[in-house]
Amino acid sequence: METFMSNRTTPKQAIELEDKYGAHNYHPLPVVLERGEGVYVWDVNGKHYFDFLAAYSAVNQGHCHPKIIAALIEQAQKLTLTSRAFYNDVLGEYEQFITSYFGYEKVLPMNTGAEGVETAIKLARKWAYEIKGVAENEAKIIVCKNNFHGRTITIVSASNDPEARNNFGPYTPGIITVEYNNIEELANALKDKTVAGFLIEPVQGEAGVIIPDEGYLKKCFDLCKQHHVLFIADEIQSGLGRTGKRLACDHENVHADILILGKALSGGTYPVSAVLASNEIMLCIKPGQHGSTYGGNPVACKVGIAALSVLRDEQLAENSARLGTLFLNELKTIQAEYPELIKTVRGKGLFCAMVIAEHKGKSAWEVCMELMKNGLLAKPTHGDIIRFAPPLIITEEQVMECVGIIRKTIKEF
Ligand code: IF1
Repeated sequence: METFMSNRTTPKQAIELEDKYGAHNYHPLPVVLERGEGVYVWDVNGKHYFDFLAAYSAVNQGHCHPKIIAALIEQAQKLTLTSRAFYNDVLGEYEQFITSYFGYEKVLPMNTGAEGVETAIKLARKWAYEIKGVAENEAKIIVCKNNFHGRTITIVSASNDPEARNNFGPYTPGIITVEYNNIEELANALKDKTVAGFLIEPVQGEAGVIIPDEGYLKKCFDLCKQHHVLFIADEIQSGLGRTGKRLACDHENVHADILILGKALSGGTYPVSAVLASNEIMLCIKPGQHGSTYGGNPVACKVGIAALSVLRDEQLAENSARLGTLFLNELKTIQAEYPELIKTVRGKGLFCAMVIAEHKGKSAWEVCMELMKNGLLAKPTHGDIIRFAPPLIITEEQVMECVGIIRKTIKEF
């Protein structure tokens, strides 16, 4: 008799398929997800979890937000891609929407965050040669130690993380590295007249939610102005409400010369990134000098408008500020109760991290495995740091429920 084969994938089957046929460029937690809605995701066995990674802040609006999905479906059934060889009826509407949303004259639409960062670097270099007057091929970009800006060769050339960089050489020249949150080092580096731009994450995400001193961003911006250098903000992870403001730069009223967005710009539904700048900077790139097949496609544009509208209409930055304060206070209470396991906690809005002390051989990974068993998904970064960054739609009740899960888990250790 034919055995009834459930068409449901078992976790083991899904993991084995990935292991056999997929590149091993990740080491995921052993959970196989099949559905997401709001702050929750479900695995193939029907167990639900609070998603405290939010796809690295790509689903700030929550999984499968109905308004964003509706925009995606409607445009996908109409016109998905024209290429930029022709005009279409959506791109201009999106360009007007996003430039007025953030207060810039121009936007260059791309797809992934790394493409946005590469675009910003190309723009800064072009501007240095054609406006600032730097000698050709001499332009420098200053970056911060422990940065994460993506995975292309030029971007990993700017990385000091061996995992991200080793054996991918030869590396792109023209990169200067300064200590993050060290204004003197930046001032010193800016004496180099060939510097085109200073590329910074206003809060360093992958490094473990590293928050600079109050006033640091403004001082960097002012120094860049003094030295005719472009201040380039990579807000791909820190932006779009994550730190409790529309952009992390908004905490210090810094208006970056070049702003790079990604991730939650589509609410996790589609690769959408954007580079925003003034006419002076943006018009350095002439027709045919930069672009991409999917950059600014109609689906990305409609999804981008919907994703930004949701952030604004549902006041997600305000929610992030309010509940981030509550959440961090609760984490501080737990840290005080278990100092031998938790070295420190930190955060800005709903962008938080817990640093685990190596304790009886238990690392952050084991803590995340226990959190998973208790219904909360989070992932360690750099070994001992657990990032807690839920969708910004989370409610106070849900935050408190998650605090309970974290406290219970830590207690078990
Ligand atoms: C992975 C974390 C890593 C970013 C910032 C640019 C990009 C990212 C500030 C590039 C992307 C992602 C990439 C993903 C995991 C995640 C990540 F920082 F978010 F945790 F890796 F460090 N600027 N970050 O955070 O954007 O090209 O990926 O769209 O590569 O493992 P992308």
